[in-house]
Amino acid sequence: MPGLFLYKKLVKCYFLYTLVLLEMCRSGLTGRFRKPLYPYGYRRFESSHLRMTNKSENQIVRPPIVVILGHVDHGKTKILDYIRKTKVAEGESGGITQHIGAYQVEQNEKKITFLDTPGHEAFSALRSRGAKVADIAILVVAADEGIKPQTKEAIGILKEAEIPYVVAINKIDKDTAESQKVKAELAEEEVLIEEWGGKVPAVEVSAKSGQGMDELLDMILLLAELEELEADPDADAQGVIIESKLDNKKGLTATLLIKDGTLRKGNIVVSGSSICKVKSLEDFTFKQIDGAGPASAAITTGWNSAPHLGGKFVVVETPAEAKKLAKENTELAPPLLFVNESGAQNGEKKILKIAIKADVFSSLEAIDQVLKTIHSDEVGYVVLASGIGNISEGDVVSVAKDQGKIYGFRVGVENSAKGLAQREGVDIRTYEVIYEMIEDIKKDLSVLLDPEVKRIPLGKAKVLAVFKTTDRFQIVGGKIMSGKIIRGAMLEVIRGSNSVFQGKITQLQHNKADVEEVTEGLEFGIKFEGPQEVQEGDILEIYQEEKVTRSL
Ligand SMILES: Nc1nc2c(ncn2[C@@H]2O[C@H](COP(=O)(O)OP(=O)(O)OP(=O)(O)O)[C@@H](O)[C@H]2O)c(=O)[nH]1
Ligand SMILES: [Mg+2]
Repeated sequence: MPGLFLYKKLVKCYFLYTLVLLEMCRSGLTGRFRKPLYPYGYRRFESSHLRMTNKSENQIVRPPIVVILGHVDHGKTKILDYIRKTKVAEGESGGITQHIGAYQVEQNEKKITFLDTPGHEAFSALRSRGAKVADIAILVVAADEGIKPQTKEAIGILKEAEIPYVVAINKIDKDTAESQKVKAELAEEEVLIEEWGGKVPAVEVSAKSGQGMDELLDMILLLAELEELEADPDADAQGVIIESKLDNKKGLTATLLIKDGTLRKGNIVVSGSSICKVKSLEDFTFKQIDGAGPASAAITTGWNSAPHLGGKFVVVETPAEAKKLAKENTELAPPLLFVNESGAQNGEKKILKIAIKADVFSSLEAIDQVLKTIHSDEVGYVVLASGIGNISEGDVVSVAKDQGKIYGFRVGVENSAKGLAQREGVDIRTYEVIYEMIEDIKKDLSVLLDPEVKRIPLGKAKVLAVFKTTDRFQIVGGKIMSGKIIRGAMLEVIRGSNSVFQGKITQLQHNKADVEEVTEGLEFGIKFEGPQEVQEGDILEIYQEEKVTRSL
């Protein structure tokens, strides 16, 4: 096998080398050195030839945008940590990634832009958005766990996005690692890796020891070369909005992934119906910059409204143009969140009134998506207020009269809101981990469910005599056939094969003395409440009722 692998590599290198030579000759012959040769190796001859006529003279090879996808905890962030020599994974709340992250690294003097995505099921929108903007993907599968639900989801996303990807079989340092099993599971999902005669490259890695990481990076650069990623750094920027938040000091900010051109301070950007005169630009390390080139992510301030996540953005020349375009784009306004509250329309349901605040729009979007999956015929929720930013007095006011609850995800609570909530009896809770918040909302909804009443059988008795019958109660005597009878228990009267009625035992006697319990074989006297219809010879089924709280 290693021989075959080496042979394949040699063939690949020779192939690339020939193409580079061909390309150099062609460029030389036509006199068109379009590209500085080349931060990124070769371009495919035929297609670049076809493209030459309608491309600007300033095209350069741009860094690839690589999205990392995979099931929760399979090591996506740790792989990035190894590459960047950082320790992001260790500092994450709940040990999980909850935002899309954009980072740039340099490998062999070539830049690569990585998009880290969360693997937790709540963030499916982030994962598919990441794949939509990326050129290449890494599908991370932990060798000890194999294919899991979000691995399958990621495979589906990759097939839809039609981008090339490499499988990173991670955690091979672990004793429990079973790489071969993972490969077989991949084949079951119709991901046929090269070693198995397919087209998908797979690399076995350990983000802990670093084993296989160079090979993984080489593979990414190779896939990038095949993609012929080009951009014109002199052109106006265009790309996609990947995050948006409300910053306490800076106001609305949005993270832009620039696919082509360069974004500069002062540019006028339009995305959907939102406009931004770029007031400040930061790179992924939060350093102030004046411009952000192709394949970089930049945090921008100056937005008039929060742009739609995943929406495209363009740069226009004048404020008038921006206004015109934004107006034309009104149909591309951000989708409204929390509008399909479960069961608001059904008057029969018990409804929990809530307000939800989150740090960034993608968190709000994730919470909205998960809440929509809660289905119950008996209970539902209505979101009275939602948005990004700290929990404010206004949020408290919006739920106060309905005794609603406020849930905050990675946000603070303003002091004035705390005071008002105390006075109004409004419950405010904040969370750092999304599934803890969702679990709590489900619990609060479950409280509204009527409890399930469980019948716990205690014993059976036969009525031997009816001593007294009044309007309100009966006193009868009998003998325990099996089990026992307890004061305060319930009884069901059975005559023949029919259930006659149910009642509650209020007094229990044995040998004319009040007792708590009478057991099998003994005689007893009882007073019970309920319809006064017991007859001699009736069978009494004695039981207790237990209320069991239900959960969604
Ligand atoms: N032994 C071993 N542990 C690893 C390796 N890669 C990751 N881990 C551990 O696995 C856990 C999860 O790693 P993360 O990088 O946070 O996983 P993730 O895929 O980013 O998780 P989410 O972003 O929440 O989906 C951490 O405790 C890591 O230290 C590896 O190669 N070997
Ligand atoms: Mg992660």
